[in-house]
Amino acid sequence: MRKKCITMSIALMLALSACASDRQEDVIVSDNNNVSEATEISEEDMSSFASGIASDETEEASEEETAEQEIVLNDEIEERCPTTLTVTRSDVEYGEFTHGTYYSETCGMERGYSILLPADYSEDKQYPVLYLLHGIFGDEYSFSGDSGNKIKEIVGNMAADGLIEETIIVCPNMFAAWDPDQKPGFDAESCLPYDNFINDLTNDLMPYIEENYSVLTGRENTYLAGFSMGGRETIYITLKRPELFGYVCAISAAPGVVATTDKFMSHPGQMEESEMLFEEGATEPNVFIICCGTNDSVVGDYPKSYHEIMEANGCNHIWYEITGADHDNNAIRSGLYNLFKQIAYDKKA
Ligand code: FER
Repeated sequence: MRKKCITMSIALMLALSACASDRQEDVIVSDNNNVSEATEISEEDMSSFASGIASDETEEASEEETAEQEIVLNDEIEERCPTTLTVTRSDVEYGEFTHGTYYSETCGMERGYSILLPADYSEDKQYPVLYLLHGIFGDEYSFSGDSGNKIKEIVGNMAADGLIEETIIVCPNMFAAWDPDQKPGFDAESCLPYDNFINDLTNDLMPYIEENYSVLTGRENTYLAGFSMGGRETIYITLKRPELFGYVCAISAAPGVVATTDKFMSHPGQMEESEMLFEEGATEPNVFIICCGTNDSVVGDYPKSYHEIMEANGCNHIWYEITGADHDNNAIRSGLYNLFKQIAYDKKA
């Protein structure tokens, strides 16, 4: 399905997009901003949004392979998530995603989220929380609806191996629109609700989760990660509210943090390049990872450019590339694994 590169009608694009959601039926691709190609989105491009291009790689590890792999806990980045962590093990009970809603003062409406609770979730315990942000045109079902990202397995296996604490994963709907009829798209106005998510997250969703689930609070126990458009907002939110999140990973982050024009649209930029840093005296995340596949066909070198800007600005972060990965689950699995590995390393120390 990914190999063809046909310009499709919007209706066909929607039918083929990776993650089914009500919203996708109404996606609008704008042709403003003088970028005529903005209306021409290939099937390949479209299927890569929201939660990544479906990967050809089989993740079935043989018993020998799995047995051979030993996780050595150090603070080094590994490009690939070990298969021993992505396989379903018969002796591990994995959590399941469920869906809930909360009232958002920011948006003036009830909004949905998916949540992955540990299999033996209990009010008698308290758990750290990862907020995980989807890509453009996605919603709170983007990650839970794609078994290829192996989120349940990675977090379940790492907890079962005693590497990390059992962890709650919250997948919000990142399109924080104030108008229920507003739709996402490739133009500046249609991206504003994504940039508004910082308000919904910090003022509405996080307080709701902290009140309604048995969670550990504080930055040491609060993590943020996102893919593509979610990676862009992860960078933005982290730079604006660095005191909230101890561990952060922006995977294959989309353009638009700073002004630029790519094949989809012109981005006005959320900030100036000189602002891509933590303010003097700010509490910084313990770990801030920025990563991307070397073959990313959607965001290309934008993540690397964020790394270069932040490096020039003296803004602490870890940058790495996943050799051969596209805008896909190889990158997502890698980013999540390395985020949890850094958490595991720090907490052990
Ligand atoms: C863009 C390129 C990529 C953009 C968004 C994306 C809003 C997001 C891709 C994804 O989420 O998969 O120019 O502009």
